[in-house]
Amino acid sequence: MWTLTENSFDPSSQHHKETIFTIGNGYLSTRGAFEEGYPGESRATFVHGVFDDAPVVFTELVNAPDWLSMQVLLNGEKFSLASGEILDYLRELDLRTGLLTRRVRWQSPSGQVATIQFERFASLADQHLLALRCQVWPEFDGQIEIRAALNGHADNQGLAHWNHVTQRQENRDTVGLQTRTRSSGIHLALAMRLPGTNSPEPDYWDTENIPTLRQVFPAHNGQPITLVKFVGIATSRDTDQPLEKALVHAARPESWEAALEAHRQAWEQEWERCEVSIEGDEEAEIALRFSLFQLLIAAPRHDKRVNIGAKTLSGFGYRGHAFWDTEIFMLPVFTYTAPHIARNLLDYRHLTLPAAREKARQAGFEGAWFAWESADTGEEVTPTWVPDFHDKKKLARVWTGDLAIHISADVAYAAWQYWRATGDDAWFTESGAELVLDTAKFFASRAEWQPERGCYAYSDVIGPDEYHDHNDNNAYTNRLAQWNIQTGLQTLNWLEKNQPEKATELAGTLDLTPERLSKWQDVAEKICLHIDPTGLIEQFDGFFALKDVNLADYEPRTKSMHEIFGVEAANQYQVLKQPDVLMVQYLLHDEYTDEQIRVNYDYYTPRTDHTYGSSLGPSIQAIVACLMGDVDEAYEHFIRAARADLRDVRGNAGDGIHAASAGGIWQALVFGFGGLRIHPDGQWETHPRLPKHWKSLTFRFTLRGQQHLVRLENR
Ligand code: IFM
Repeated sequence: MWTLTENSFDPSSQHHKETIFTIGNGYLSTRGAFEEGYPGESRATFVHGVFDDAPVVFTELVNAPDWLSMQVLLNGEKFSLASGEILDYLRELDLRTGLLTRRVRWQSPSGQVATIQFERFASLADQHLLALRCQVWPEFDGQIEIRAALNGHADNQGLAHWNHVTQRQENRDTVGLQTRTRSSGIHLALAMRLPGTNSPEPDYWDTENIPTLRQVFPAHNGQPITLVKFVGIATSRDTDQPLEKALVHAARPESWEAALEAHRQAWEQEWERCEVSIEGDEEAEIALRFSLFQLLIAAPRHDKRVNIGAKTLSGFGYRGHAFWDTEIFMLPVFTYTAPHIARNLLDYRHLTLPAAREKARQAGFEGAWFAWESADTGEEVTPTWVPDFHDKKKLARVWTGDLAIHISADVAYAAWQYWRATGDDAWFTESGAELVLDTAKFFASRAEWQPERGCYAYSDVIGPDEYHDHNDNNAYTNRLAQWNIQTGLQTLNWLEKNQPEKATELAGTLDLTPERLSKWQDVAEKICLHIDPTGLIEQFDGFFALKDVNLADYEPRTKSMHEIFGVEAANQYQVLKQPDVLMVQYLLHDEYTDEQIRVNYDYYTPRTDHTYGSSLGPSIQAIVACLMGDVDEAYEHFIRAARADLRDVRGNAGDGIHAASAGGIWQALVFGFGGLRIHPDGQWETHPRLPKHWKSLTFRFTLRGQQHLVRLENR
């Protein structure tokens, strides 16, 4: 299954549908809003790296001027789904090609009937090119008028970020618009061309900030008319002359067919690298391909200065900010299917090291502490306050920007995993080693010696389970910090042996003196880890003393336990927003025995808010369930993750794609059900645990430059 289909239009789910019908090409994405508009829509196009200041929340990805705008008038009556009658409706997103098609048979209020079809794509062959085709089959004689525009009046849910700079008609069929963000001063230009029209000369309407070309066609019953709109797009992040560049790209395609064919071929190559199929489960298969599609359209291919936000480029949620979601959930997908993309994302972290160092320094530590929420510069942009979910008039304090230190280890982990999977020594020498070493330096300096316990502690942190803040010795944080320091020492060893000049250089710039390194050794050996003789790990100091909870007592429910208890009270219970101990056991699972994982799995699983807690949780829970051989339970968690966006199970898909969940689904498939294990020497094997109703699972991955196709069958 490759096609996402909508057979009728329901205005109450329009925001959800706008999200899932998002198209993009790694440079930008456009939500699935209608060309002609609809009341209450959440229309948006987001371009990577185009951030602007916003009150309270520091900076946000800016909703770009609208390239889609197109009005169709049938004998003077404006086509709109908010009026007249919808006689037939079909919207389809072909995931194989990224082509979005909507076909509506519509009757105007005065009774004119026509079938109107819009097709659009964001070219994967030319990231500065967008294309839209409108075809109308009239069931009347008269006139069809089409107004195609570029609309500079875009805002971020009421907040205006753009100042108009200039607009002009370039020639008969082409117009351009340039605008500039108010605070960050980024220029963005759009150029629109309506090619090959043999209808009369289009009118140019020079409306300020909405340059429009108007085309009038004679209508004959049953005879279709077609209008193609090519839009070139560029920003001052790409060039000093964005409008000129946008004009060049708009002028390039010879025809709709030629542009679409180039785009199709580019997609074919993408899918070739990350082929997945599941025989016997259409829902799971489409969800997987949908997740991959969403990640691929958000993935920067030509820009190392950007990261992927927690909601990709598909919605206003989290304002385009990137989290650990990238490194732990999305990056493995790229590392094993599109390493060049993984490298770009890791380079973003390398480029933002100065901001991470400054964050650590300001907090009184050494090394690199990455921002919990990161935008263009890598400075911390987590909002300190957000509206309280109990009472939107009140504010609730957000602590992650102050307390979540595990992000630095997450970055180091992803860098290491990329290196191990690709064997890209040049990159590791140049950038990866510094990421690992400077984060190790941070963790060594952040650790506090606790003489009474004889171990190094990380106090006052927040781990992946964000229902508990201000805790000491969070299991995930401490274990990954330990891993980070150990891996830092290993990195230095490797550099000394293989790249001695780089080792000397980094030892100098990062001040890696023998005293410092012996402190690293000491911290790594003596980090506080609470593991009882059965292998049970306490999530943080005092977790087991918190009130226990039987989540079944709260069923049926439609809210998270955080909302039910309130922020303060949730802190007092043994209820998890997402797996924490299990998460680290997944990441470092070679270091735990099955019994050790089992005891934690049995303890924490019933205490986790799987349905309404974090969307990051279910896929990890599914993988750990697979490791435990609980395939039915794994499938339950997996399908919950798979439905997060397609069925809007949490009711917030309108804010954008749950990108971490999308990455987690792929990991659940490959590392969970497929049981792919990759050994340090580059050898690999599978331990398949397929759900009973799957006939087979096929996936392709890349290891050390070589592609492998795996087909697993249920017998
Ligand atoms: O990074 C996550 C976090 O783990 C849980 N809350 C949402 C964030 C963004 O997805």
